[in-house]
This record gives sequence, structure tokens and C-alpha cells, in this order.
Amino acid sequence: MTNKIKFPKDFLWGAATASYQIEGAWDKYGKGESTWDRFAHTPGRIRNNDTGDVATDHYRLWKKDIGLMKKLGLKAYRFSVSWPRILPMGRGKVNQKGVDFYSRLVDGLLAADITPFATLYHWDLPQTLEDEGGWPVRSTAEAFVEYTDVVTRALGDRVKSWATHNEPAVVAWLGYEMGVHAPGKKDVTLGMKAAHHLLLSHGRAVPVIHRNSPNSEAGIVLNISWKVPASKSVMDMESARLDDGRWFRWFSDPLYTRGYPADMTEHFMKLGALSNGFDFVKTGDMQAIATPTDFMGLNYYGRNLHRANTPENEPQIDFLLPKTPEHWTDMDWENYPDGLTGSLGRVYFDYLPRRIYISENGASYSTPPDENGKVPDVHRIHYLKTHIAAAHRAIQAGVPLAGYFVWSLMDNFEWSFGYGQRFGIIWVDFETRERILKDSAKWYKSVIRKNGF
Ligand code: IFM
Repeated sequence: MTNKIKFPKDFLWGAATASYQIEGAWDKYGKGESTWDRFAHTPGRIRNNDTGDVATDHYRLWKKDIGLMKKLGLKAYRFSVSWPRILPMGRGKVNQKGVDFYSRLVDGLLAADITPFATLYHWDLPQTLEDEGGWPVRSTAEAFVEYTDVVTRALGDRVKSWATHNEPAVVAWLGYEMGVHAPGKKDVTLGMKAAHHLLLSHGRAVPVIHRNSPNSEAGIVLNISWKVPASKSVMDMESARLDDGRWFRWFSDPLYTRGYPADMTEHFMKLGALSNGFDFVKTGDMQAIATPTDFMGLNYYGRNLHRANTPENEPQIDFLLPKTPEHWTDMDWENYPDGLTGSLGRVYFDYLPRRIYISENGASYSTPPDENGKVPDVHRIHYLKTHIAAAHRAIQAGVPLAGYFVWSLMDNFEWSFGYGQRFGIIWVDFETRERILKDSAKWYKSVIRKNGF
């Protein structure tokens, strides 16, 4: 039988994870404390006071996990490197055990014919750097370049795809302005400065990656969602525009030589985020941020419908569709595949990145194992199928989409939600750390084998 949906020959089918969400071993083998260790150990910060202390125990079980990836036929695996595992104090002395861990992981992946995709920063900042001011201070961007140098010198001969940051908007806004992520600060000016230094550190790290890892690709991963007004009212349209500006354009525009968007500068001024103007932007920063990259990674999960109450209000997100799992995931995020086609088209035709990866896409559904030990996660299969078809439509429209990474390879620590949300295509029992392939993993395996469905 021929596939209805067939992907290009070298399309990369992958799965993604992040260090703090899966590794565990938070204080072992020379690792330093991260902001997420500190945050999760603070009572009341995380639902159920869960922590990533052990998580999926991937630090110990990595060989088994590569075995599962191989079983699925994954072509690529996106993981992140824990900065405090490499540089426990943020800079200076290298923890060789940490370097060796990732070196073994990369060798294991390559031996299994799985291409390693490394992300340098997926939110676990060394606590020592946070104690010096964290991302709102410029020296953190400088330390990031040192860290990039250490990691890419150690792994750059074998890792050929590097992302500097994962979702810098989430780090800046949720971590420093809204306080729901580590380090839990609530200050709009801190958020603004953090955003700038995250971008700056990216731009300064790109040449280091290229120098240390010949013939590799370097890029950044941004989160994008399909933000639309719930009606034609001017206020609803404003709300959608501002939310897109804050979460996407504030990052994408400077990365692609446009500087910070004027409409959003005005908005942030009104919020008081630029009380001293752009005093944190130094000569050469904007050029560094716009250093050309080889790819853009997009993390897409769904649509936000905007209905504003008053012009002063922060954007409000409305819920219109029936509350069924077919439309809404356990996160209360809307399943809206057309927004993926739209987002890919928008990003490509507006910014012209050399290539795009869907670096994350997936859904949280808590479906447990049944009496036969199977996990019949039909809603996740529906979600993945409709989104993969949506990605295919974007390719047909001319978007140079090179790969798709399901989020996530396995259930893991979902930040402020703890273990209460399950995104994995592999079930993890958080008592025994046993893994079970969910039905979605088996379905994904057949997609990979057939290069479509
Ligand atoms: O789990 C996160 C991931 O770390 C970053 N992107 C979104 C995922 C789901 O919330």
C-alpha cells in the first residue's frame, strides 16, 4: 500500500528531551546546583512539590533509552546539555565526569545510527550565575560563550547540529517577569534584560560553535503558537498582535536583522519594562544577535484565541471549542494542526531561515497502562497524526522543513506542573522508572519506517 502522506527522502524523524526534565542525578558526579534545582526545592513552587532530583533517571538508564530509540527507528534525538553538569560554578573549572557523560551518550547514539541534536541551554542555569544576577546581567551571556566553547570543543567532532537556546521567551518572561519558572523573579525590567542577554549570548555563541565544530549547523529554538483574535473587534486583534509580539517577534525580529519591533517597544514602555530605555543594549549587540544561522527550530503546540476585555488588560486567551480531549490536551492547550502549517509558512516566507525543524510538537494526555500493560493513548496518536499531516502541507507549500521532533521521547518533569502532565510517547512509571512504549510510540515507529502514513 502506498502512503497518502510521503515525506522527502532525508527527512529526519526524531524525539526530544531536556536535561533537567529527564536526567536526575541532580547533585551527583560533580554536578553543580541549577536554578531549577533551587526552585523545585523551594516548597510551593511546583505542583505536588515534585522535583527533578531523580526524574526518569536517564543519567543511569541512558543506554536503555538509546535501546528504546533504536527500537522506534528514530533517525535523530534532540537532548540538552546541563550547564552545571559541565561547569558546576557556571564558568572556570570543568567537571570532566559531566563531559564524559554526554560524550558517551553521543557515541551511543552514533553507534545506534541516531543523529545527535544538542541544545546548549534548556533552562538549567548554574545557580552560582543566578546568584550574580542571572540572565538580566551581561556577564551571564559571557559565561554562556565560555560554556559553549567547552561543550563544542568536547563534542563538536561528533555532534553536527547545535541549538543555542530553547525558547528564550519562556526563560525571560516566565522566569524573570511572571515568576512561575526558575528563578521565580517577578519584575518586568528583569524580564526585558534577560531577553536581551539570552539573545546576545546566542549571537556570540554561534561563531564559537562553527569554529569548534566544523561542518556543523547552528541555530536557535523558538516557541510559536497560532495567535488569532476571537472576533473582528479591534481590541481582540490588538490582543493577538501583542501576544505574538511578546512571545515570538521580540525574539525573531532581532535574530533576522530587524531589531526589536517598534510596536512592541511602545507596548513594553507602557508596561514599564524600559524605564531606562535600552541602556542594556551596547554597541554591536544587535549585529551580534543577527549573526546568520543555519536553521530555525520551532516548538509548536497549538492555537490561542484572543478576546480582550479592556485595552489596559494583558491579552486574554479565550476558550471556544467543546472541552473534549480531541480538541484540548490535558494542559488545556488546543489541538489546532492548521496553525502549524500556518506558522511554518509564516516563519519561512517572512524570515527566510535556511531550513526549519519542528524541534518540538506533542501533547499531554495522562492515559495510563491498561490491564494488559498497554498504553492506548489514542488522543496522542490523533494529535501527532494531524500535526504531521499539517507539517507535510507546509513542505508542499515550499517550506524547507528538514525534520520533526516529537515532544517528548518519554514522560518527564513538566516544569511547574511536576509529573502531573505526561507528554511522552514512552510511559515512565515514576516509582520504578520502568518504561513502556505507548501505542503512539508504536504508531510513530511505523511513520518513521514508511516515511509517512
Ligand atoms: O516540556 C516543555 C519543554 O521543556 C519546552 N517546550 C514545551 C514543553 C511542554 O510544555
